[in-house]
Amino acid sequence: MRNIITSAALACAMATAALAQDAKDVTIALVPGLTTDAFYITMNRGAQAAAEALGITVDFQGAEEFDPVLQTPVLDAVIGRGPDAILIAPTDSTQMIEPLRRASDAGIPVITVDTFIDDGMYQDGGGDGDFPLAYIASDNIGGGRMAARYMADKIGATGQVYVANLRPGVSTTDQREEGFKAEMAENFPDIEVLETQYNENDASLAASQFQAVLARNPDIKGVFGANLFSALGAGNGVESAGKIDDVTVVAFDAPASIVNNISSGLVDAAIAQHPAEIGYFGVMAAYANLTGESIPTSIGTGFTVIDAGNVDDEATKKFIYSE
Ligand code: T6T
Repeated sequence: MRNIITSAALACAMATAALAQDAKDVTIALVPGLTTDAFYITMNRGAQAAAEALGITVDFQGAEEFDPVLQTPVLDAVIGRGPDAILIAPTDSTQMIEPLRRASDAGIPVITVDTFIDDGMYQDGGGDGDFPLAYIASDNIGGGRMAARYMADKIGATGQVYVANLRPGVSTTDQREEGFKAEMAENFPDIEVLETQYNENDASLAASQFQAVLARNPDIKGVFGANLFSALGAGNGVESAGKIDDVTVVAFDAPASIVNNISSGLVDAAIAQHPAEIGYFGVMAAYANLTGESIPTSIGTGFTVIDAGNVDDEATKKFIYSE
């Protein structure tokens, strides 16, 4: 309880201080999961659009790999520079709680984008990681369920499939897997979901894992790539094995490298998140807080499912991630 009062008081003091500042002096740090991922590059594009509209500065500063051990020193350096607010995609839901508490204790409002810490329910008085002000992201459980329904439809609701995933402990990809498995268990009893293959965000490993799963299960019908690198790698594995016509690939995320494989039939569907919206509304929420407005503790952003039916539509193009 003491923490909540302290961080609320600090946030209020920050808001008052920022009110006295010119917008041009407001700096918000955006710390992505990693800097070289088209998903976060697109998020930054949305964040910069909001910064331009408001006349403020957004600094994009992150590590080169999706790893809490590498993200923590980047975050510490950001805290040391004293930005007005921090937007961050924490790379582990428990390991990033203490590093982020240092920001909150230093009086810097924290908003998480894409991923969350703790249970993702902030400002409700419960849990160690209750202090961030808001969480702005896709509905990842819903997205996982959507992937499962698409897969089931494509494979005729029967056969073996598996989830290619990053690593346990990442809120987004954990929830996508959870949603995928729940949908299959509830509605598609003739689909067997095999053991998840974790690839540490390494597409090459995801590709070789497909080959190994295929060797053990020659009739495998589908793979759900739960994030960009998992999906890209699984797709490459399917292609190298000559299984494009036999194996359905549903990809979470939509960089050109995945979307370009829809027309050939290698990738059946890409579930495009809307990372630019996450960045845009993240900055808007931080700015609203800094100027004394109340903000919602959670903001959900949308999806666009891209498949052979709409991949060539003009309206679909804006959902392909920037690189
Ligand atoms: O899928 C996104 C993001 O939502 C997830 O948290 C981590 O992986 C990506 O950045 C894609 O690589």
